[in-house]
Amino acid sequence: MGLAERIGTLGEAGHAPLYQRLQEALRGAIEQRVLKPQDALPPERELAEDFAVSRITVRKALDGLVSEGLLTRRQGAGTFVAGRVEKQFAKLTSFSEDMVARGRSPRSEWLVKAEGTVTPDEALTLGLSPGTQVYRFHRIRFADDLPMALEQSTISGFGLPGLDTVDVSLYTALEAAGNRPVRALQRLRAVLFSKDQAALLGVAAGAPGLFIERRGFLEDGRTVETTHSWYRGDAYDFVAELNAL
Ligand code: 16G
Repeated sequence: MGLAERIGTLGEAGHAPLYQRLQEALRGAIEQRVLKPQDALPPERELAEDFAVSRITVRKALDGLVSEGLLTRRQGAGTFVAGRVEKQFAKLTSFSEDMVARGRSPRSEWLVKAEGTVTPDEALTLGLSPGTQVYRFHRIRFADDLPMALEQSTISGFGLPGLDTVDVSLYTALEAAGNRPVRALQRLRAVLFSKDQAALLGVAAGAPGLFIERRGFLEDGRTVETTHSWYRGDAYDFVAELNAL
């Protein structure tokens, strides 16, 4: 089935130029998820035929959506729906909340879900005495079917009543236990993915990523979470609002 059939023809809408109407139709299809992140668009020639417009009109419509960041062009491969997610860097939200806010479905593949005793590094970060119990959660985090990040969280033992209270969202489980962090410190740096990391994320070894360390605190100042996240560089835009002093 052609794209025009799936998302409707362009109609007459307000005498706007054809390329704008095509843009609106494509934008709508992306918002309604008829076209999903990473979907390939049909070739321009096919789109032109399908919507009964010229190739120049198609090109102009796509150019606009590419500069808006809704579509990306990959050399030699065509035009794709962009998979980028914008994340507010200054808000203490969870991965699941970020995804739901963008109409995506959060999902995780578990690599480690275990109880153990704190390592010397974790003891220093979490401010715990040696021998204290912690929970470890290592996950591949997906938005729909797209792998977005690798995450390794260690939660202080007092934070959760048990391992199995964590399902899709760690923060939901912490919240239910009355121990969701209310403040966090974060550090971010650029990295290149190792072969193993790249394989888990479905990117090429050496592809760029963002490494983020988060330490989450409770109201009383205790550290409840330390998480290392490796986000795909091509999937996330971190956005921060800055105020003059
Ligand atoms: C985010 C946090 C991470 C937290 C996770 C909880 C960043 C950089 N990291 O990925 O620290 O553990 O959300 O997500 O934002 P969840 O509640 O969906 O499991």
